[in-house]
Amino acid sequence: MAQVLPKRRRVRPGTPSGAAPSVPPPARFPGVAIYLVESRMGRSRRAFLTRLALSKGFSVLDAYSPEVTHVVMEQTSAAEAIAWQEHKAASAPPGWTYPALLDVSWFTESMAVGRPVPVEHRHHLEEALETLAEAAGFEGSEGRLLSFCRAASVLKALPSPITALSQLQGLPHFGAHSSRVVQEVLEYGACEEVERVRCSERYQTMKLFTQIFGVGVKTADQWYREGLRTLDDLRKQPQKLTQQQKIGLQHHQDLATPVQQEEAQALQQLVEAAVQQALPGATVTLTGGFRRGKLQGHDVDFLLTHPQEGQEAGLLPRVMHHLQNQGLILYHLYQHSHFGDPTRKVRQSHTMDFFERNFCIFRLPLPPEAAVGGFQRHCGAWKAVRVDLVVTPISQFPFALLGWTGSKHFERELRCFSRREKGLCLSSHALFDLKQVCCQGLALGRGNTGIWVLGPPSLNGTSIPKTSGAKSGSNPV
Ligand code: DCP
Ligand code: MG
Repeated sequence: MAQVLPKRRRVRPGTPSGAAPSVPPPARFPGVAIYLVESRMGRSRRAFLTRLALSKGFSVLDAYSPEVTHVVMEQTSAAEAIAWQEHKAASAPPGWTYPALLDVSWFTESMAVGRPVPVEHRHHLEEALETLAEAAGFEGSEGRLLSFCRAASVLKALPSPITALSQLQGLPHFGAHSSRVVQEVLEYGACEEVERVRCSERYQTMKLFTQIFGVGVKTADQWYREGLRTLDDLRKQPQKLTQQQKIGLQHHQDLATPVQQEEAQALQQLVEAAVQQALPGATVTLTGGFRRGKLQGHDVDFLLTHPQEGQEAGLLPRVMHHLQNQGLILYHLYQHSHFGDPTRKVRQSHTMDFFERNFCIFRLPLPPEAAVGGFQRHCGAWKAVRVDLVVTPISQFPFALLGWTGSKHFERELRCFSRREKGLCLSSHALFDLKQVCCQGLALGRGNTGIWVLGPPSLNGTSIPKTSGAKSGSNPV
């Protein structure tokens, strides 16, 4: 980075050397308060740089305090800078947010352009936090996974990139750990902990294994503990694999290649045609990441329903029959609806629902010119694609659509918000008022009156607290 320091000017008579002008111009950049660390810089240069910054409308603080947003150092290593910061933080007030530790090159560039230059690490920041979230998930640490996910989501939602740690001030979900990661990336372009995780055999193997269709964190972890590391290791031990995993492994190359938007649209047409054949009037809605506007995804998610309640019963097997007849299905795993079944234990994540579904691998015919994974394919070529077909009665469709649109993290936060802030229980099946239904033991459903009733009192893993003075019956909300 070019050092763009202006030439030294002669100090005007009457202005004491090293002192700021008696009446500095008002600070032009309210979010930026610079502190120049003297140790390697030297007193006179610090004084010179201070005058320079003040003359350009920057705020420069003489003493280190919680108001400082940008700490500027010269000839200081990363380790030294962090040690300096930690020393200062030891006497910091509670809740204090670390300022950005910056090399003097940030200062000189900012002076040259007359405004604080951004430190473009937005994507690095999100990726770093998401990597730590993923790694926490691999270790079964739900709390840490959530913390990092939340911090990454906050960054994504910001209208402009974070360029200084001070900008995190007042933002929710930034604890000490996430803040430290952001600080390191802002300052050094990378975070040591994240790089260590990324390079670790454990992370790489868990990532590889959990990408296989039918393999969750538990299985991947068990295989890792048994010393398995590669897909070939798995292929050599077929007795360890379920049928689903064998198919997943067989089509791994295709399934690990992101599904493109055009492929999702082509699949939608195929599914729609099969649905119309199976039950005219039934509808198909693209959900998941593609409904959120993503251009790529790991799978394609569809919701099937019929405008007349009850007509959707038996639809899925008929649709599958039509798809199979066309040779479009490589594999499918059917799961019947267990909605309202009080005997069923909720073992899945709290985001899971109880709809009838088919986890499929489609054999998607490709246009001759299509290139998949960088390879041109010849005429008659196809690609294996993961597709989820989920059936919902029309009465639950709005909730199913909301629940299946995702993202997973958004859904989780929305449900938390509903419960904590509004006293409402939201799932992919319904939204209901906890106070009005807490004493009910009824099956959830919607009768002719359109009134929701609840039960059993552990829907989607959410136990319904009993509150005194609850009314019987429940209303839609
Ligand atoms: N979903 C859910 N609970 C599940 C599975 C899914 O709430 N157990 C919801 C949230 C997801 C959406 O359904 O966003 C689709 O799930 P995917 O796993 O397919 O995730 P996305 O479609 O969002 O992303 P991808 O591009 O990886 O497919
Ligand atoms: Mg999806």
